[in-house]
Amino acid sequence: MNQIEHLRRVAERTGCAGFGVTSADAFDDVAETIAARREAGLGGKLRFTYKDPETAADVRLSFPWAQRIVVVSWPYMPEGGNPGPMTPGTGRVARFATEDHYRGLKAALTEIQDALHDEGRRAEIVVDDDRLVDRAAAVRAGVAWWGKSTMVLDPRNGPWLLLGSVITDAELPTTDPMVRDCGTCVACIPACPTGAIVAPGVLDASLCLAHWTQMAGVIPWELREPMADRIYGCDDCLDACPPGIKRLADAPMGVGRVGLVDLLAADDAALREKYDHFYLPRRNPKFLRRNALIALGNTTADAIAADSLGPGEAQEIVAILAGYLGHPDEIYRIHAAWAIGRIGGDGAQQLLSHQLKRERNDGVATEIAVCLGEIETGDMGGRPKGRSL
Ligand code: B12
Ligand code: SF4
Ligand code: SF4
Repeated sequence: MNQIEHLRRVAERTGCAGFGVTSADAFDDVAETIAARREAGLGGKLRFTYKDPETAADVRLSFPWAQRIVVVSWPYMPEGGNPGPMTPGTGRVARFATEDHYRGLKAALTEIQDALHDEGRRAEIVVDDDRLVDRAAAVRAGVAWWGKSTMVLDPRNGPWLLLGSVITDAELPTTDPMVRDCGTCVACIPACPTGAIVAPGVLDASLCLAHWTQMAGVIPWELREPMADRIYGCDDCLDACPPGIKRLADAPMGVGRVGLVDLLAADDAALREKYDHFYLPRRNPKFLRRNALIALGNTTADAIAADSLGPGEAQEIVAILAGYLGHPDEIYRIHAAWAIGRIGGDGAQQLLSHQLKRERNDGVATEIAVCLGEIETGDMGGRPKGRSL
């Protein structure tokens, strides 16, 4: 068996969905695209590949000996689960993160790396790394096609794929790109709750909920309600994607749903252990709690509106939020104030008025005042844009 067939069999045996090989030449167009999008303000607060597009789009700058990129895709559905409908007091984790789905991908890549090492070749694993644009490699290697959501997809799994590569000095034969595209479908574009897919194949990360749930700082006002019950990542443009729908049908119900009260009661060590596979800025669980505060405000407000919250439940939730309203860290105070304001009512008004009197931080005081104004007038307009702290 020749070397590429051997590697393909390793990929199949270890559970990969797709396998391909492309040259290690630079993806010049991608470097230009990232730089242009950053320039146009579409990069949000992204670092990753946006930090140094030249390096991300040219593996030889990091691995000068590179000849080929061996690319695999990893299917994570139906295991990624189905969180089911919004339920009071619970949040939703995007399917790629309901557990460490990267673990299987990395094990498969390690076997491919070992096979190359056995042949005396150099081989480095690169996954979700600042030194390679994974999707561009997958498209050029014929593992997937570029969708209008910016996800890359294959016909069997749709967008429910993670990507990983092994960079090698082995001069393997290359595989051809797929002769496929989305055709006339545009389903992902209106499915995005914030309009972040601003044109086919173009994402404005500053509007993307997946981006904000993973970034530090204050969540912009206008995105807090659309965040709904999301606490990590977002799947709406993937859910809408027809080639992926058959994978959703078999997903176990309830996987990815998280109790928000428990999450907000847990200490840093417990959250770090449980959500070790999440990307949280500076590994700081406060950004996960920030997301949970917003989700608790949204789910509680919706449950009250639908009359589906038991007696005393709303008070219990507001009491938890009130604890965060008095927290020394302003990130908590800002988002707790918003959540309390979103729930509304006399109790919320009293809590916010009380906090406003003792608040010493101007930015937080402004946010509280706007929340109070909304409760008093019922007018949700005039919200300030979120600030970065
Ligand atoms: C930064 C990043 C993000 C950012 C920005 C995403 C983005 N679209 O750029 C944020 C935080 C928002 C994000 C979110 C998600 N991410 Co992410 N992310 C990355 C990361 C680290 C870099 C991506 C990058 O460089 N983007 C740069 C821009 C320029 O790329 P692009 O948008 O794809 O641009 C191309 C297209 O626009 C295309 N193009 C241009 N014109 C046109 C026109 C048409 C019609 C078409 C079809 C295409 C097209 O050309 C451009 C390149 O030249 C990669 C890992 C890596 N190292 O590569 C993971 C990665 C892309 N993410 C991944 C995942 C799983 C997600 C989420 C699904 C997670 C979630 N459920 O919350 C969401 C999906 C959101 C979305 N619709 O993209 C997977 C994607 C796998 C796949 N099947 O595509 C990756 C590859 C990680 C991995 N190793 O598996 N992510
Ligand atoms: S991940 Fe969510 S917010 Fe981001 S583009 Fe897709 S649907 Fe829109
Ligand atoms: S929803 Fe349709 S247009 Fe969007 S990525 Fe999927 S197939 Fe392509």
